[in-house]
Amino acid sequence: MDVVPYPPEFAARYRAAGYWRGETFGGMLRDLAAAHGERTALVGDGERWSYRRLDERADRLAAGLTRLGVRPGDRVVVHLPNRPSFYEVCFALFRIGALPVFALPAHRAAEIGYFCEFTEAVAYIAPGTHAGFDHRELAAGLKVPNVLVDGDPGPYLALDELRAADPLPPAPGPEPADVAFLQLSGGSTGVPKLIPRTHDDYIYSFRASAEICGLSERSVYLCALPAAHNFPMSSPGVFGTMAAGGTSVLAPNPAPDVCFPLIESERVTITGLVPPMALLWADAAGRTRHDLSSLEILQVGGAKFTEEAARRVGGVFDCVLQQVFGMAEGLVNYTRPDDPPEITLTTQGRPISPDDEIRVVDDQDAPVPDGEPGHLLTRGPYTIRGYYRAAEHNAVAFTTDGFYRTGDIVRVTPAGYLVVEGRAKDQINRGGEKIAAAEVENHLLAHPAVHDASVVAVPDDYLGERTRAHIVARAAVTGAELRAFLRERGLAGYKIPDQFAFAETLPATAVGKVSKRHLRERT
Ligand code: J2J
Repeated sequence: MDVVPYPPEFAARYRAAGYWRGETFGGMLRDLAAAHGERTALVGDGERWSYRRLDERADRLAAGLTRLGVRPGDRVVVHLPNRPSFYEVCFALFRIGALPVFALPAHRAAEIGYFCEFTEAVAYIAPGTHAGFDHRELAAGLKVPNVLVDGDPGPYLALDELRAADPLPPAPGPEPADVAFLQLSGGSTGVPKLIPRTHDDYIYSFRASAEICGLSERSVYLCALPAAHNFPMSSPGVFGTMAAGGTSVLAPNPAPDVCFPLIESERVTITGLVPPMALLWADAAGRTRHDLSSLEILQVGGAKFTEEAARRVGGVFDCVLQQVFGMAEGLVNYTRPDDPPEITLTTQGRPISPDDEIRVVDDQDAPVPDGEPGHLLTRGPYTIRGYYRAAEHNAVAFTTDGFYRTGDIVRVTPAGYLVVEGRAKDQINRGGEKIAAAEVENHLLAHPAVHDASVVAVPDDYLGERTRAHIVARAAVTGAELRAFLRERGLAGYKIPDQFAFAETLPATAVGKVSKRHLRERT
């Protein structure tokens, strides 16, 4: 089975509670175009698109993709940067009922090749060149029937040709309970896991998020993080802003010198950042001549925002600071805009939904005493019941009664707020970018000079964590050579270890596995 459905009794409950409204993305955009036609939906890449324009463009592209042979249920790897056409492509695929697979701009041949093969994708959609990288060269090595280029197509097909298509007669389209897309997991396993999200569950998550953040037609969201990531996509992100009829401004990257002028010129009211960027912004805000006074909410999430960092950032920006602790698998927690500083500075928020179930347990799955730290398990109206095509992994990543094992160590305050205390999963959180240690280790082990490899997090003042690879070599090799090797294998840049340490042996646990705890203590 590709997808683990919500059990019928839960689905019925989520519908009865009004969380799942029987909407699809395609229908939502149609309604938005009717309600807000000429309001600006998207700003970016030198363009401004109204809701009506987005709706019409999605229809045309859906027609072009359909004529090309893209069918309901087909997977399409979408590898686009922050630009309006990202959403045009999304909605075109949503309308067909084909599933976007959301790659991050930093992904390279290793990840994209895997997504194409694992999902048996019918197409790869990418820019021509972007930020100095030629996606057509990457495409040349892919096993995928169609390469579609949003830009100069080179030897491939230009999206512009598909856009010229006349709209098709109305088709039934997907059902609200159908999977809408495959989102990417931060991961802790040898290969990335894919997350099937339905129209019903995802639309609920961003509508409810928009409400928590008080979004309205006058809201202007700045998408500073990569649009394909779950945070700027749905917490409340661009989709949540659309649901409220607001405007989203797409920044090419989160640097202050790019984003501050956009905040001023577009009168941005809300944006979301990872902690290192928030600190960078706080430093830059002290020197800027740009007017940032339109900002009402500054969200920070994706990695632990320490109290000291939160105080520093909160002291600079004259707006509400909101902590966001979310995951592409589902559960998202927010501090609320009217929460007092002791909550926004020291907790990672509380769940979106009254029906988000939270369990905090010990290593044996027994509940820990109230307020004590433990493993966070969760189940609810927008948390998946299983990864895509991953029966074996699902048996360990979910409890038998359907709770997702987040891999996070949290405690719950008496008021019901979560505080992230650590992590049990074998992952490095490099300033919000997630790296599965096993994935990098596998690539390192493919080098002939590497006998053993173990990748761990080391503390870092700026990023929170960086990666260090501990290597047992069987022949002479340097860190620089291993770095070059990983790049040649097409691994995304953020996964390349920051440091290498060479040793005769790696410390072992009592059962003979590599002891990462001991490695982390090595200097
Ligand atoms: C500590 N750890 C955090 C936080 C995420 C909104 C916001 C973030 C994500 C996201 C998201 C954290 N403090 N505030 O999808 O919709 C770590 C946890 C978590 C993992 C999920 C959203 N916020 N984390 O970061 O799928 O370890 O989603 O399990 O990329 O990031 O990563 P990801």
